[in-house]
Amino acid sequence: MKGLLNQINKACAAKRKQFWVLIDPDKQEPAHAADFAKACQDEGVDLILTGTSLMMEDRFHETIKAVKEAASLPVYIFPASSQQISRDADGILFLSLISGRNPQFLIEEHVRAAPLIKKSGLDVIPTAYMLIDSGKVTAVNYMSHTLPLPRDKGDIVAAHAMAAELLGMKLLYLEGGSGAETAVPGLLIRSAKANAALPLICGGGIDTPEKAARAAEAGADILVIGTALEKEAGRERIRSFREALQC
Ligand code: 1GP
Repeated sequence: MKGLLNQINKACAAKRKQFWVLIDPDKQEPAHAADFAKACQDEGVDLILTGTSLMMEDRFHETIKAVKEAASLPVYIFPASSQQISRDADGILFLSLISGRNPQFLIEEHVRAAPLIKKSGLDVIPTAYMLIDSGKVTAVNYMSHTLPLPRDKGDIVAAHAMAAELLGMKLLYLEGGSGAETAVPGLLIRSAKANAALPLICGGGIDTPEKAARAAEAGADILVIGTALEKEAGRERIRSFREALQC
């Protein structure tokens, strides 16, 4: 699938909030991921992201294949490293960890991945990725060797968002970290949104429909839910997040 960015921009123009679900291949068997993806499709999820901090299990490709066979939703890779590339997906968020100062995640992994990605035919979306302090060290903080942005410093987030736009990034992603105790604060969502004309993704620690609605009201265009639906993957639970975003 190509053209996701056009779809995102159209949805933003129509003020329709988008609901993405993260499937972590380490956290569930491919067959379970496939059933879950089908339920997501039926309940109005817009897209499946897939990726994992570590790859403890050898089932990244198998999971993407199983999800693609079960559902017609777009599947985009949310990579933690250059190892996470699969031509079975539709596309990839080409993340640069702009909140950090570790060259490995600013450019090195990208150089390693680029030749494979160019051959893969994947839809590639350059995405500025910012980690926000969530009160404890998350897997992505630890694994990336970077400091998260402080929760109360809107101006720092603003300057990063401006830099991302000027560098030609196409999406901004504010990340609290998977399973974060506290979601990204509204102050930072508002600050990012006000300072860059880019679609804004927000995820990490959004574990209730109310928190999803609050993030959307603050200005997030796309909400990513992972852990909350790993813990309780029933259709009603998926629907409750979709309904909270019908604003
Ligand atoms: C993590 O933003 C995603 O990268 C989802 O986070 O697992 O906390 O929902 P959760």
